[in-house]
Amino acid sequence: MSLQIYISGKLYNKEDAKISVYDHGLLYGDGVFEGMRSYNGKVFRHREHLERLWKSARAIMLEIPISMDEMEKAVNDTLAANNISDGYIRLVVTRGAGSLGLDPNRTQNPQVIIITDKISLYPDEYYENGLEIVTVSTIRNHPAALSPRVKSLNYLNNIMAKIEGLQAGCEEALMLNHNGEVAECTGDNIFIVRNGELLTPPIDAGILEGITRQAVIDLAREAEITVREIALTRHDIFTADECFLTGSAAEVVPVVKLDRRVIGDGKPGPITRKLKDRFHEYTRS
Ligand code: PXG
Repeated sequence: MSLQIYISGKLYNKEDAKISVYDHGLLYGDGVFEGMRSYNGKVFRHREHLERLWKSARAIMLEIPISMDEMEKAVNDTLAANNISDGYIRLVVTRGAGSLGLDPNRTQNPQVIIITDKISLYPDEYYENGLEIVTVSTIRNHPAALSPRVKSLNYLNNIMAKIEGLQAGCEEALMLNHNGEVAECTGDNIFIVRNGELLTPPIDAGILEGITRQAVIDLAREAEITVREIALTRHDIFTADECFLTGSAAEVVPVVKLDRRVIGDGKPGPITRKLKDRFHEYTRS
């Protein structure tokens, strides 16, 4: 049976799951999304993802046409319809179809789309030996232009950075903010370990408030590791003992090189490995 996709209250075969070319989500990137994971049939931090989706929508004055409880149920029902217990969920809310022109008042019926699918992971090699990343010249969106806290359908800022990273031969790219400080990667948050402490840029560095980032902060504090959210520069990463990225797709992935420079001893460090293992246990228990 074909994969079932939820669109605004109904399930469609993947081949028939279509929305209007007049949808402002397509015409202008006017909409919001979430990327979540399910483990053993349960969506990881489901409510937090939905709360972030609702906040993103509120920030762009988009009213989600169903309640949070209804959304939660629709996600679970779509997973069940596809018999997926460990997978990836993409939630999309578009502004809906309207006339041409930016004016969101000329649209009707925001569309809710739920795609549940298998997740394609980074190769095991990256988790064992670490990833190499590169700083790109595309800076993160200026928060006064479009807040990076909004997970909007306009992801070109990150896509431009991703292209630069790929052209330099790296799967992930480090983005700085408008002050030249470390912000985040194109789809992952960044952490370093220095003198046994875990450091990560604060939200006001202009980053997405990652759900995995928060889960890792929680797990580190439980393990009595000091966590500080402080402004970081590239220098801090070059001179760090350890570095890793977090994200719904990547989970916890060690980073061993930035801009061809070896971080620490060039191998995933002990605190990174501990948090990676704890995250694995936490999500699979
Ligand atoms: N920063 C940015 C810019 C992101 O887009 C993260 C950090 C990590 O946040 P979470 O909440 O996932 O820990 C993201 C998340 C995809 C995909 O399909 C992208 C994300 C998440 C899941 C899948 O490329 N981005």
